[in-house]
Amino acid sequence: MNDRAKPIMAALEANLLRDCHKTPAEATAAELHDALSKAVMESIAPDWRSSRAAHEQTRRACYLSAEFLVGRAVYNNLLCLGITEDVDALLTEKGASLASLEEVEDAALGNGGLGRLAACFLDSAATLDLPLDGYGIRYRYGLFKQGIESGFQAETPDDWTAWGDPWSLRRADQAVTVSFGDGSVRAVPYDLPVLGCGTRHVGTLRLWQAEPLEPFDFTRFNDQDYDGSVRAKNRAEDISRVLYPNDSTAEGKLLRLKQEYFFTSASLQDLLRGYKARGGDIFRFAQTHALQLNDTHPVLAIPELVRLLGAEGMDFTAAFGVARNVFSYTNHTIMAEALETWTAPLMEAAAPGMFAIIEKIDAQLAAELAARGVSAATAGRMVIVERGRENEAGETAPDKVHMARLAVYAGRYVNGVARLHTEILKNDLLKDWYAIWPERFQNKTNGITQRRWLALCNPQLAALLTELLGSDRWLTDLSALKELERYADDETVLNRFIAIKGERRQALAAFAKAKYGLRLEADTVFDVQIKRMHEYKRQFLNILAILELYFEIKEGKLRNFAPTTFLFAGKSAPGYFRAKAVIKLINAVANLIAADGAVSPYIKVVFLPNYNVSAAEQIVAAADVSEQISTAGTEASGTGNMKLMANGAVTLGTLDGANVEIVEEAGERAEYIFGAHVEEIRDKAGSYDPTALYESDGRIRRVLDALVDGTLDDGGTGMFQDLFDSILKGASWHRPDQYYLLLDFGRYLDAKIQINRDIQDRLAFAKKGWLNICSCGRFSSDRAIREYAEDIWKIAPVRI
Ligand code: GPQ
Repeated sequence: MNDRAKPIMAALEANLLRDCHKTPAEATAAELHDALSKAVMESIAPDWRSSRAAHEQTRRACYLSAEFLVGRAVYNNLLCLGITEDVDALLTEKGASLASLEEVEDAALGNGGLGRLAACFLDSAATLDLPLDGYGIRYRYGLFKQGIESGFQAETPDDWTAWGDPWSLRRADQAVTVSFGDGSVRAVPYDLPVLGCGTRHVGTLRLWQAEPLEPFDFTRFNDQDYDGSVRAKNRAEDISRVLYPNDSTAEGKLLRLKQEYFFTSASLQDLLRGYKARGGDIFRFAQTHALQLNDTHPVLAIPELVRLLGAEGMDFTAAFGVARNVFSYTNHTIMAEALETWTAPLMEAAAPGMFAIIEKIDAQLAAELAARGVSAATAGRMVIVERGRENEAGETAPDKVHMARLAVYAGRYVNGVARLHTEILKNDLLKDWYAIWPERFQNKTNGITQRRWLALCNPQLAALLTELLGSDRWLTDLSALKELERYADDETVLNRFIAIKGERRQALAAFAKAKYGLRLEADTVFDVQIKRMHEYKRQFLNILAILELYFEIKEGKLRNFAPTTFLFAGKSAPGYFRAKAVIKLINAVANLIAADGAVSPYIKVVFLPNYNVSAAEQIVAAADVSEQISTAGTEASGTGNMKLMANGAVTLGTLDGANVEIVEEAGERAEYIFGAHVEEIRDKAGSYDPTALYESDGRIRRVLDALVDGTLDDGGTGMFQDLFDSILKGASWHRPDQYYLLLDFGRYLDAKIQINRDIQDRLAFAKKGWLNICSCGRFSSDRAIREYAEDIWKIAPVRI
């Protein structure tokens, strides 16, 4: 038994007795969770404190991100301490169990891939003993909860602290003040520990909560103006009240910009204060600090650092010189609608003083470009501040700040998140910048932590890998799994892998039943598409292809179809009409098939509600087929593709994002790649004619017509007509079929049918899955974070 397990168990019992007057057997899940978490917090406190001190005494990096999608902490932290089995055994002795904590809900302080990546990165850095800490926002409400009502998405607030928040340490003594155009708030830090695996290192995720400077207005209260007395308090708390539920779309709201300024200003004040208190020379701040901007959301940190250094007496040139050596920027999308711009008046209202500093930065950019002989036309495309032009009515549009340009110009490095994505940045989106500053550009292909995404979510597979490898060293060196390729033709091993998949499908079925009352058939193929709902991700293409499979099975054209469950999960931004229409469509097709006894034994479609980290843990472990079918050139990287690969699912995907590198690692024999490449899409751009495809291809016509001929019912919303029109008519803001569904439809359908044929040779298909597991080493976030540490942050491990 691990040395730590018994003291933690003793502390747990003491906590329960003190706080609830209960024994473990009597405690509710919430009480047990609280008592156990606090016991672990107590146990790690000395290491955490030492780690923090170590970070302050060395060159360090901070990850600034508006989102950290950490999910459930308790199992992960027990895993990192290596005490999961021991604590479970001790609890069982006392008539309780760890499994009961599955009721505890996730902290969903992020939307999707970008936020989850930030969480994986902190996990990896702690495991590698790297001095990296996270800075973000402690949203009162995380990403909304998704329900499905009559097939439609319904949103409710996510009150994640209803379960308490035993993993946070409130540090009221370290609060700072942040001033907006219309008043100031107190930013109070809440620290979460980030445990390394196989090390005593504990990183910190510091999340800021907005609070009023005064608890309430006493005079108003005395005057019996109760609402008025808390008005200022409410306005202050609004700042960190809710996470914007947009995934890769810029949200042009004053409150959003205030959130961005709030946490960047608080974080920089915090860093500078600590640095000065330790006697640091502000002119040398960059020598010990590397700050990573996770997309453009924290980019106001650049002018804010200039402002704060200015307040210390540094002139603009010197202060900007420091900033240029401190920041680096990660781009996570090339989609135009996601590139943040803010107007000058909005910026002035949210973050006073920032615009004036940005103008100075812009002037320096213009001078630098001129000195380098850059043409006026090129320089015009690169301006950070786009001056508002006058229209015919004589009105002048406001000036506009391009946040990504500011980040590229003021940053030390800029990186994309998969090789293909970085190439597109260099050759397309940021080509003017690349031509002038090629040395700034780097690729850092994303990764995932194998602790959560293999060890924690799939203990059965983890045990098999450990047994075959003779040790669990893959936990901190995922590429060790390459050695297991020697079992790729070993029937005994493949049969064990097949059995584990079966167990995991059963576990997922139990989860779906318990949480949502949904019935899954565990002995069918699980083909999954799990990610945010977005047009470019093409869930619509998937469901159209399933509809065609339905028609073909019904006609008797498609025989011996291996029974398959097509599982979808993902949230749509609440205001994203088309993404919501696709959810409704998936549910409508699910009903159509379920009601048809001729096809329902072969195909079942399921939309699993409220996709989050905990649901993902269940699904990735159970999946046989991983759908990664975005239009080539649209998905920056994807990270679900990596999680599914690590758990032995076979990728059905386009050559997009990190899929390209996945095929490279596992080999074409292990995946199903289809569809147009980036080049084909680019060449097509002007001449693409979806209507011609509709008219010439009977299968396409039949599935599209089903949207509008009464086959499928959208509850009178017009949603399905809109989907139909999005393909064949387009709209004022987009060309018809802008994501090339019809271009890829035939090839996609062929690939789906091919998979269904191949999967009937169970061993041959299991071999593909096995090759995926053995080849996933490159997609560990340990590899990714080591690259950031060496190539961008220049930080070295510190042993605690
Ligand atoms: N991504 Cl810009 C998000 O999850 N949210 C965002 O706002 C933006 C990007 C994703 C991106 O779509 C995926 O391709 C990446 O794998 C992921 O970021 C992490 O880099």
